[in-house]
Amino acid sequence: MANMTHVLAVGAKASMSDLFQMYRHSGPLPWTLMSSWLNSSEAQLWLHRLENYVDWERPVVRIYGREHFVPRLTAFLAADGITYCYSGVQHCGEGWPVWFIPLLEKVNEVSAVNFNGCLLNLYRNGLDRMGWHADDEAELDPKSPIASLSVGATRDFCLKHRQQPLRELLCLRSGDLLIMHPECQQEWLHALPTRRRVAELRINLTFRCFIKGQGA
Ligand SMILES: O=C(O)CCC(=O)C(=O)O
Repeated sequence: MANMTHVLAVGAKASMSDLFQMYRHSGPLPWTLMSSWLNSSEAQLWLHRLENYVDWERPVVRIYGREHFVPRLTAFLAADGITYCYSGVQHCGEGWPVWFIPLLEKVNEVSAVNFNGCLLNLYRNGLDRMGWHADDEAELDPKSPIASLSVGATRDFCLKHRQQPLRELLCLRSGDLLIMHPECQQEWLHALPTRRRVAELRINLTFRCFIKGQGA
């Protein structure tokens, strides 16, 4: 069991950041954050390209019989023949767009992985969000890391351990690359919570390894 530090006095009111401090993991964590992996002009360039070249969709999900829009925009880019089911819809890769390949190759090189799919999420402002989940669907290779690139607004990214009372809070800035190692999906959940004060747009790309034929 990892060590935990209890920093709050009994009876004190805990803020969100106190709670994250209380339940911090002291050992090695199954992710690696590469801050400013893209410099600010590269990050700005990719933000502009992604916002304008991608066909963004707003999926609808059915919860307890009622239909709701997903609180963000999404897109899926992948090698030809890769399929992925998310928000209840089957998405098919149609081959990588030419303009995207320099970014894919740069991410592949630093991660030492040949990713064959990328899920993109566009958060229009701090009200757009993603709930607790792990990227552990059957279509994904569980032995491969997932590389998560953020451009645009800074947002908090929360992680909580599935079995232990451990929480971590990362602040993801434009150009940051977060490598989530396989144990991150097996042992932890992650979420991107609402942040009312954030007015700017953010785009996140998660580069993933799909098992061919699994999602068909
Ligand atoms: O936007 C983010 O940083 C989180 C994205 C995410 O959790 C996912 O694509 O599974």
